[in-house]
Amino acid sequence: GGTKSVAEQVNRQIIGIDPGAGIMKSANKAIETYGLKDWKLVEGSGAAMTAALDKAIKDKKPIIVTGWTPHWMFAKYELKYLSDPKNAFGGDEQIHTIARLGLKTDHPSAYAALDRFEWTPDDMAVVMGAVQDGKKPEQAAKDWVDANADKVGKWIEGIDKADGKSLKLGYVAWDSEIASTNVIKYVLESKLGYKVTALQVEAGPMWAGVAGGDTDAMVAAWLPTTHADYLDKYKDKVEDLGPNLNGTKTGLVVPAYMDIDSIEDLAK
Ligand code: PBE
Repeated sequence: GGTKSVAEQVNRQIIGIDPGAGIMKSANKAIETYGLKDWKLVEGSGAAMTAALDKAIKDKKPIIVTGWTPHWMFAKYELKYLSDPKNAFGGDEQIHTIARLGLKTDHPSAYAALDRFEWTPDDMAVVMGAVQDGKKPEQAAKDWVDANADKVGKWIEGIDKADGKSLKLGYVAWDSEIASTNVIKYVLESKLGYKVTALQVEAGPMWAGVAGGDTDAMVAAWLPTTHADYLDKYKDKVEDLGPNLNGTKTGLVVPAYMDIDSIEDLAK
C-alpha cells in the first residue's frame, strides 16, 4: 500500500481541550483558514489531551493536539509547534489579571497585590513541574513562594493585612492556571490574611463570574487573542489589571518525530 498522509494517519482529528477555552476557537479558525475540510476538533479537557498525547508518544503514533506555552509537556516530551503562516492563533500575548468592578474599594489590599502580581514562564514552570511530579498544587505553590521571598515581597510590600476577609478567585483547570491561581491564593492567605476560595469553573463562567461580581478576580485571561471574545463581551464590567506573565504561545502541537512542520501541510 501507499504511504498515508498525515491527515489519514490521525483520522483528520485534532485533540482539543474544554470547549470554552480560547484555543478551541483559534483551532476552529485554523481549520477554516487552512481549508481543513472534514477535520474534527475533538472536545475534552486539558487532562484528557495530555493523556492522549502521552499514550500516542508511548506507542510512537502520530497525534495533533491543541497546545500552549507555558506547559510542562514541552519539558516532558519532544514536541514542536506547527508553524502558522496565516496567523490563526494570533501573535504575542500575555496572561492578564482581571478584577471585578469595585474590588479596589472593597478589598484594597487584595486589589493592590493582584495588581502587582507578575512572574515569568520559568517561575510558572517550577510550580507546574512540581504538580506534574505529583505534588499537590497547594504545596507546590507554597514551596515556590517560600523559595522566592524577594519576588513575592515586591507584590505585597507595604500592603495592609486584611484580617480574615473572604475572597473568591475563579480559574479553569488548565495546568498553567492551576499553578498561577494557587500561588496568588497562597500569597493572599499567608501574607495578607485573606480567606481565599479558588473556584474551578469553565472559561465562560470564569469570565462571567468576575463580570457579574460574584468572583473577585482571576489571573487566567489570555490576551489580546485567546480570550478576545470574552474581553469584548465583558470589557465594561471588569477591570483589566494588566499582564501577570509575558511569553505565551498557543497553537497546534505534534511529537517531534512526526514528519510535518506547518498547519498548511495538513491540507495535503
Ligand atoms: N489555554 C491555557 C487557555 C488559556 C490558558 C491556552 C488552554 C485557553 O485556550 O483559553
